[in-house]
Amino acid sequence: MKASWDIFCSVVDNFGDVGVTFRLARQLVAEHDLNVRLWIDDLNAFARLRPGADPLADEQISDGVTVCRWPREWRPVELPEVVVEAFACRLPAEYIQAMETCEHRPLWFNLEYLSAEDWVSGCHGLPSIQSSGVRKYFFFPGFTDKTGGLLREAGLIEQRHAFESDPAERGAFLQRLNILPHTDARLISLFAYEHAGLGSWLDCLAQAERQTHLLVPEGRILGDVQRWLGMEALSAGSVHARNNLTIQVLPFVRQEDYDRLLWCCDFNVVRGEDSFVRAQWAGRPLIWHIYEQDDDAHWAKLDAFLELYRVGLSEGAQQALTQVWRNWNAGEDMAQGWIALERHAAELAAHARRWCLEQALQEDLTTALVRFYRNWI
Ligand code: TRH
Repeated sequence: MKASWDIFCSVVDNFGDVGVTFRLARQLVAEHDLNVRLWIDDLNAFARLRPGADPLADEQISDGVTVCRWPREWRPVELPEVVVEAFACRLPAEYIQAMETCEHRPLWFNLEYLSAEDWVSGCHGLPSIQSSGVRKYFFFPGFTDKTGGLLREAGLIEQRHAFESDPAERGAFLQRLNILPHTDARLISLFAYEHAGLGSWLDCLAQAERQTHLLVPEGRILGDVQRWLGMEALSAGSVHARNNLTIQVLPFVRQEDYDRLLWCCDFNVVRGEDSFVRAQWAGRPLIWHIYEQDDDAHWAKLDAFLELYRVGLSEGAQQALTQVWRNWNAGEDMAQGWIALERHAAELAAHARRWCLEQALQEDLTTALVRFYRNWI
């Protein structure tokens, strides 16, 4: 009989919480043949990621995953073998009580946020003993073999290679999204939070010798783009050119198509957690707009990742990369850093490909969770 897993997701904001948990759920079903229920407290966020999903349904099947509304008033359900509490979202008290008193206690994971910080490897896999004596295991995604790894579907890198080597497929994909760039234009995608210095970067792109076609999925950065263009409301489908820069606003697409978009681009600006990881699997240079935390804890996370990522780059490329990522995240002027970064474009492109392949040598997060469970029983 198939084992059952419950994943709990509370949407704090944006799309990362639901993006990560749905990706994990789909992979558990598709590659590990498990029954998975995904409990989400805000199905609107889910419906954005999964066009066609019903934001009002109490229960629906999506890619084999049973997606359930996480109700305010919890109703008893049959317990699974494994419970994943994503990002310390706090399981319903009645559910915890049922786990404490049942005959076969499920394995309980707290799946943490991604961080490259050193302390992560020391905490990964450790149990925390709850007052009732039940153990909850902390599972940390990460970039080294002392962590749980990254979400990566089987065959993902091979799929990307096949897509890249098939210009007809790439062309058809871009056409489907009405993306019709100049033949020699470079493509850049921009999925980021608000950025006070964005205009200085757009100025650089507009004044560059090479044409740029900038693809901007609808979202939080649009206000800054609008201001720079001097326009009122931009929405999906808008296309505007200024000198050598064409800006096109895209609709939010399903996760698989967002991957393809990243694969089509020469450079990607990404944010949060899941798009950040997908840009790494795209094997292209990137800027990471990290999710800002109240206590400024995000700066240590940004620096910890840069510390790992820049190994192997020349001194000049390291400096330019660090400056660009730090300026972007501080909302500062981008001109100087971007011009420096452009000088290292070829080196950064080769480095991104290498980084992707190195990371892909590690076990993926979903398989690591399943293996942990198998060792536990
Ligand atoms: O949306 P994010 O900013 O998400 C988060 C949340 O803020 C969360 O609370 C925080 O904890 C986390 O960041 C660190 O960025 P993220 O993580 O990249 O999630 C976006 C998801 O949306 C990801 O799964 C990719 C997906 N996506 C699409 O499916 N289609 C699209 O067109 C785009 C642009 C994104």
